[in-house]
Amino acid sequence: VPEQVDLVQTIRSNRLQLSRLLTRAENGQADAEIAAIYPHTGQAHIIGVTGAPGTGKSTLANALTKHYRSQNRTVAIVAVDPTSPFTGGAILGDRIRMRELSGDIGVFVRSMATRGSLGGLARATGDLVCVFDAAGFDVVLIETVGAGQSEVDIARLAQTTLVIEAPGLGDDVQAIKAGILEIADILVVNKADRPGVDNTVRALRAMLDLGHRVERVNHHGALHTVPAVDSLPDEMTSWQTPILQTISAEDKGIAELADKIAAHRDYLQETGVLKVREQVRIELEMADRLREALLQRLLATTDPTTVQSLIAQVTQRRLSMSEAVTRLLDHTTITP
Ligand SMILES: Nc1nc2c(ncn2[C@@H]2O[C@H](COP(=O)(O)OP(=O)(O)OP(=O)(O)O)[C@@H](O)[C@H]2O)c(=O)[nH]1
Ligand SMILES: [Mg+2]
Repeated sequence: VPEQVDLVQTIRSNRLQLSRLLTRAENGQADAEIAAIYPHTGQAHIIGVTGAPGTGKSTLANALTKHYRSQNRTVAIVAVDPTSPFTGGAILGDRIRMRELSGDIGVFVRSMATRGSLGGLARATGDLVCVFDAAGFDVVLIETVGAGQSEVDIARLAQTTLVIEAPGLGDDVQAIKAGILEIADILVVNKADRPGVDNTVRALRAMLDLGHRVERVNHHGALHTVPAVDSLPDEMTSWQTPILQTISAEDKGIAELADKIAAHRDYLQETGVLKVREQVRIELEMADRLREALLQRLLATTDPTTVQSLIAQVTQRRLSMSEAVTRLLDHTTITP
């Protein structure tokens, strides 16, 4: 279709148009364009960089970017930034990033502030990644503060997820969230120039040995199309999460990290885990979007007074919740 090819070519050759499409995607106003470019995605290596505030995610993303640029690979960075008003760290990281990477045509940085619903943030991030992928960037880095479910949802967009720790912040085992370990494909102890590195590594190793990491394909989506983890062949659960040390501020350990990232990508492709993970992600998102779309349709075809009256009847104990929901569904014809 000529129109699709035009749009792909436009965002590949025109930075202003790319930037404008990113803005529309961020605002959830690019459904038609995303649909048009979607067949041209699936080439980029999507890497998540997550961890507690101040662990050095931005510095590490910059160092990795410089490394990839030295190999002539193009890099897009999506910095999702839910905590910046509190830490200010992202602003600092961004300023350093501006100085080191500005002027390089092979790098594109996009910061995105939290707004609206959390589901909206994960969706907007996914759309930005799609645009960068179609625009031909070899690597897309997604940088998020590892805090809650929304970050886990965002991290799910990545093929390879790095969880960044730093000595002194997370060397207390209690402080290392099992949930974040579960999504880690590679653990990075950054600021390895600081005291306490060995303790942090030891604590992480102990957490890993407790078996907190379960292959992500273990999540059952609501649409029940994903195979159970115990039905997967052994090689699909064979990745051993490595623990690497870096000093991002001095570009130390970055080449080794890039090697591990490449090894993980090979593992994903050779074992077929890449496809299964993508299936899980798409199923989860589809279920989410279906739920939301069905609710919108139901509300659009239902008289608000009907809803109010049903709520009143539940309040007065004249109807149970399940009776009210059944009546609401009976009242409605959910059609486009
Ligand atoms: N000593 C040392 N400091 C580092 C290293 N990497 C980053 N830093 C410093 O740690 C501070 C925080 O770095 P950032 O890269 O902004 O951290 P961040 O995780 O992106 O922070 P938020 O975005 O606020 O969550 C900065 O002052 C960095 O210069 C390192 O390897 N060693
Ligand atoms: Mg940052």
